[in-house]
Amino acid sequence: MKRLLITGATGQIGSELTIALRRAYGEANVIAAGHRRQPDADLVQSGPYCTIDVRDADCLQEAVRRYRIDTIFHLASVLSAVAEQKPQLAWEINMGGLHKVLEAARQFGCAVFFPSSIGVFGPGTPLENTPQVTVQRPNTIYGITKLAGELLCDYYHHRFGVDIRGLRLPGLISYKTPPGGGTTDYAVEIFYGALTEGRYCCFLKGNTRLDMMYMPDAIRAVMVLMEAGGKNLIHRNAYNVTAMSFTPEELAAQIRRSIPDFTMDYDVDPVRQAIADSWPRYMDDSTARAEWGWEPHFDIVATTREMLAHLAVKLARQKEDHNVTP
Ligand code: VAH
Repeated sequence: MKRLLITGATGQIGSELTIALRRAYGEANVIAAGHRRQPDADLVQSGPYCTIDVRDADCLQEAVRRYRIDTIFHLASVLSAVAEQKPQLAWEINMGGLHKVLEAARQFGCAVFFPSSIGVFGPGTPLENTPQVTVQRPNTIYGITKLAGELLCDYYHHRFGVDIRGLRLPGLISYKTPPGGGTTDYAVEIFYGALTEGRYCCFLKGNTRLDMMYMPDAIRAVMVLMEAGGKNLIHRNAYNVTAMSFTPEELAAQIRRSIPDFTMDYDVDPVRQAIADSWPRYMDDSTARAEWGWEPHFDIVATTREMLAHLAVKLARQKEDHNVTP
C-alpha cells in the first residue's frame, strides 16, 4: 500500500484510522475524504483532505485518478439507528456508494477495505459464540446493506480479482469523535455522562449483551488485515472480530470502580433495542485469529480506564477553549 484514500474520514472510525495510516505511510500518501460532517483540525492539518459524495462515481474516480490511489478504505456509511429512520438513504449510500467504490477499484486496480458489522446477523443466527459461517438473515436495513456488501465484495474479488478485505466489526468505543447514530452508541455516551454529570440514561435494557471493541484495537485490526498475505485470506469478506462482550449494567459497574457515585437509569428506545436483540451476544473470532493473527489488546477494564482518562483531558480542554473563546 502506498497511496491511500479514506472515505468517511470524518466519522468515528475514519477520523482515527486516517491519523494512524498517516503515521504509518506518510501524511502526503493518505487522502482523507469526507462529505456530511466537517473535518476537525487534526484531519485537515495532518494531510490532504477532499470532499467526496460516494454516490458520485465521477467525483470518486477523479479523486482516485488525481491522487494515484492504490488502496481505498471505504468507511462512508449510514449507521444502524439512523438507517432505520432513513432506509432509502441508507441503501443509496451503503450499497450505491460501495458499488461505486468497487467499480473505481476494478477500473484503477485498487485494493479495498470494507467495514462489515455484527449487524449482518439476525433472527435464526446462533447469537452466542456466533460462527464465522452461519445463518445470516438480518432484519434491519443496515444489516441488509452490510450483508449484501459482503456478497458484492466477494463477487468483485472472484469475478474481477479485486483485492477486497472486510471485518465484521462490533460496537466501537472511542473518545475522539461523538457517536454517529448507532445502536451501540450508549457505550460511548455513558463515559461522557459519567464525567460531566455523574449519571447516564441508557437507551438499551441493562442486560443487553453485545460484542464491543476499543477503537485502537479496531484500527490495528484493519491495518494488520490489509497488510496480511492475500493467499491465506479464505474468509476475506468478512471476518468476525471482537474484543469483549458486556451489558450496560456491567459497563456501569466497571465505571463505578473509578467513579463510585455514578448512577444509571433507563429510557429504552424500542427501535435500537430491537436492533440490539437481533445481534450476537458474542462472536467466535477464531477464523480471524487463524487466518491473519487477530488478537485484541483491550478488555472492559483497560477500555474503561483509557476512556475515562482520555475523555477527561478532552472535556477539560473543551471547557478551557470555551472559557477562553470571546
Ligand atoms: C452501529 N456502531 O451501532 C455501529 C455498529 C455494530 C454496531 O455497526 O450501527
